[in-house]
Amino acid sequence: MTGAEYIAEFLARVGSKHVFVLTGGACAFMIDAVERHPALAYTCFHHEQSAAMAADAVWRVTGKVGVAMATSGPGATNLITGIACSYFDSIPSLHITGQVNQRESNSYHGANVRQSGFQETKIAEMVKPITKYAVMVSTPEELRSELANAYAIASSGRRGPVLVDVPMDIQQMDIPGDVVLPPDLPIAAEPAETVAAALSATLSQARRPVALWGAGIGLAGVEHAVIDWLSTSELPFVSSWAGLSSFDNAHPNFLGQIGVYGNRGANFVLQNADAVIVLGSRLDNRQRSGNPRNFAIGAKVHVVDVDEEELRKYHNDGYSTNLFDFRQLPQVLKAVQPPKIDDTWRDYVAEMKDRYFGKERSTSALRLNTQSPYDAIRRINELVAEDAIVVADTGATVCWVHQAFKVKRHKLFTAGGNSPMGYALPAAIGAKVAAPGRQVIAISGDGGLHLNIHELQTIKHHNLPIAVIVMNNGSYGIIKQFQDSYCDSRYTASRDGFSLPDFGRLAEAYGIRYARIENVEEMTPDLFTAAGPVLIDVILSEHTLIEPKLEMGRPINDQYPYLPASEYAIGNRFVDYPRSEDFLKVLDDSDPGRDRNTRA
Ligand SMILES: Cc1ncc(C[n+]2csc(CCOP(=O)(O)OP(=O)(O)O)c2C)c(N)n1
Ligand SMILES: [Mg+2]
Repeated sequence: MTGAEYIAEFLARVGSKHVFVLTGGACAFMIDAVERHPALAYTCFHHEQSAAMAADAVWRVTGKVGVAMATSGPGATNLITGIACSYFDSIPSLHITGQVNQRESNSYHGANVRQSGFQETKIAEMVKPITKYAVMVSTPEELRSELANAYAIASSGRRGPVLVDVPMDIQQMDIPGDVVLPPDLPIAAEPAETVAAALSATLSQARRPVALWGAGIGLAGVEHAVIDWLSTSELPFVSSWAGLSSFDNAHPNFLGQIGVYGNRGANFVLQNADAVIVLGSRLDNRQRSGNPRNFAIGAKVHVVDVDEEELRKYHNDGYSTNLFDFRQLPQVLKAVQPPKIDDTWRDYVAEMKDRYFGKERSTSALRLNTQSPYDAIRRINELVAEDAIVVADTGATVCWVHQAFKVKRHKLFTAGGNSPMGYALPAAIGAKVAAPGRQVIAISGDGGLHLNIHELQTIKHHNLPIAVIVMNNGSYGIIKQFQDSYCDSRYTASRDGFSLPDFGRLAEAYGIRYARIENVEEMTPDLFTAAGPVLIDVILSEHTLIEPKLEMGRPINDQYPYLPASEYAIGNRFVDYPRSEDFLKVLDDSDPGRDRNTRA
């Protein structure tokens, strides 16, 4: 067996079925071996970042490690944005790059030249900060041990991407011996009894508790146990974006997603609690805001996480923390004493839910007499299958989706931490290839779609029935909204200085069915059940805002458009979040809720 054939055999033995590729001289042997292996298939992309994003999506929808292959130099460096998506969101993925022959490499000459072999780039060194492990192998024995090792690292503990760089001579060498399979790696964690006792202690002091559902619950596959615990202990709960997708959002205790773009009711409850139990969320600054000192100021915050470094970051915040392997969480929850919840808190939580949950509306669209993005997302929510896979891109679009879409059995995801423009389309392709039986929808902004627009040819080539929805506001809406707040509505490089093409003509060029939606009612079920791809162009005003949205310096329960003092006080019934005199004066003087974002 050659090195290339060994890699293919290894992939088949660990259960991979698909390899996402863009070829080149340094990886052609490996792709050839993939093609010749009966258990594997390859899918070509038109940019390596798409292949990496598709590999990232495989785990999100199947729980199997996705695989991307690229050539040396530019092929390898193009993977980087997709690899970072996996790293920041704890997604295991395996990236295999071809490298120049070792006899041609710069190390062979013993001089520190920039490059020796054609397209030689030290990719393993370059991706170290965005992978759990990255290595170049230099012998057949290393190929065997390092593939197994890298794979084990990717899929253990807090998961993440790995990269193995394989010189062409190793790909062609004879590899003696059996395939080495990945070992089970131990996870450092506190015992279940310790964690149960600590959580019980926090909850025993609490009268106004709330739980925060993070991505770690779904990543560990323990969502059913957590739902049971939340139901029986009658704990209200909120969610991060990445947490949203692992439970039915219609659960009676669920109040919505929190943070900068969070639901107002969920934010009020979190900010007024006296105990916040955080399960598997890294509380990034889209949740706590740029100023963590404004977060849950009246609460004991208790975080349970699998990553020690994430817990160490709270050393100045006074949080309680437990390092824990979430796969054991069911045991812990069984032993946690339920809290004694005040009736006033129950009433308040119900009131906040009634007032704000599912009530997302676009005052900007209303004012401009145009389509509301929230109505469009709700319409999509109604029309897609209950277990559809929905991938969101970035910008205002990803916010609208996470604010208004309610998950039933759907898989809703985005590359939340890295959030590159262009993620949704290739990730949707990866999802469709990995889960062909499920309906797949990509929702992208008109700007973001362009960063991987070439993958429309990939869905056309395979006639993949993916609905590509474009939330078309003719601009980079989220950046415009930022410029409204901080640049006096100068739309430099967000609307001015570039242009976007006609999506109907673009779809025609790719031979893809096209629907232009001026009114949400025009979105019909057949668009989502078509046999092939469709591009659905949802026309919005360029001034459509994300509502609500936090502006810099405010706590997450004081989002724009600003609530009148009376409603603000109702929301902050238990904890005081005073607005400063200066801020109140600005509110009085300019009424920013109405005046801004109308510059043509
Ligand atoms: C690769 C990359 N470059 C730049 C950005 C910064 N950025 C974030 S959102 C955005 C605009 C997105 O525009 P569009 O996709 O049309 O979404 P909208 O906000 O209009 O809904 C930009 C430039 C990014 N996230 N990713
Ligand atoms: Mg846009």
